[in-house]
Formats: sequence, C-alpha cells, structure tokens
Amino acid sequence: MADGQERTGSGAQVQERVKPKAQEPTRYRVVLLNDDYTTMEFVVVVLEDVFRKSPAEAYQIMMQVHLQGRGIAGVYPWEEAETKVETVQSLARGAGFPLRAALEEE
Ligand code: TYC
Repeated sequence: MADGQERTGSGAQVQERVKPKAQEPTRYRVVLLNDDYTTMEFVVVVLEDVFRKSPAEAYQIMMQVHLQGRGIAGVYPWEEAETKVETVQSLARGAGFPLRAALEEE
C-alpha cells in the first residue's frame, strides 16, 4: 500500500514498515568564485567540459558568478565534488588563471 502498510482482506492492519528508509548520502555544492583575471571564455569552457553544462547553461552560470560573486557549478557526492574542485584548479593553474572553486555541504 502507498503508506507502507499491508492489510489483510478483512482490512485488519498486519504489518507496518520496520526498516527505516536508507539515509540519503550527503551531497556537496561545487561553487565557482569570481575574480578579475580569469576570462569569461575560460569559465564557460570549464563549465561545459568539467561540469557537463550546455553552452547556454554554462554562459548563464558564468554570468551569475561574474555579477554576483559566486555560482553553483554542480552538486555531487563527496569524492566527485572534490575531484571537480581539483580539476578546476589544475586547469586554471595550467592556463595561468586564478579561478577558484569551493565545496559546500548541501
Ligand atoms: N570576472 C571575470 C572577468 O570579468 C569573469 C569570471 C567569471 C571570472 C566567473 C571567474 O568564476 C568566474 N573576466
């Protein structure tokens, strides 16, 4: 039944759910931070390639970071989120830009 209970044909309640629902694993926001030196083009490419955003979405997120100081690039389980941050930082360093990404628990 929809409420997790079962009933006999007579309508008497015979069983209730005893096992609690499994806890959702904690997820983490990867937040991109604004700076004055990273080019808009580079940030859009990072959003497309690392965070699998469409060109339109990537542009929108980049502009949000540019205008408001920060924006959410994506939400992931811990290991994936941490890898994304490291990838962003290594791509940025390799290109000579100070772009930074941070992690926040949801
Ligand atoms: N503010 C940068 C510029 O004017 C662009 C930028 C956008 C930088 C987003 C970082 O996360 C960022 N070139």
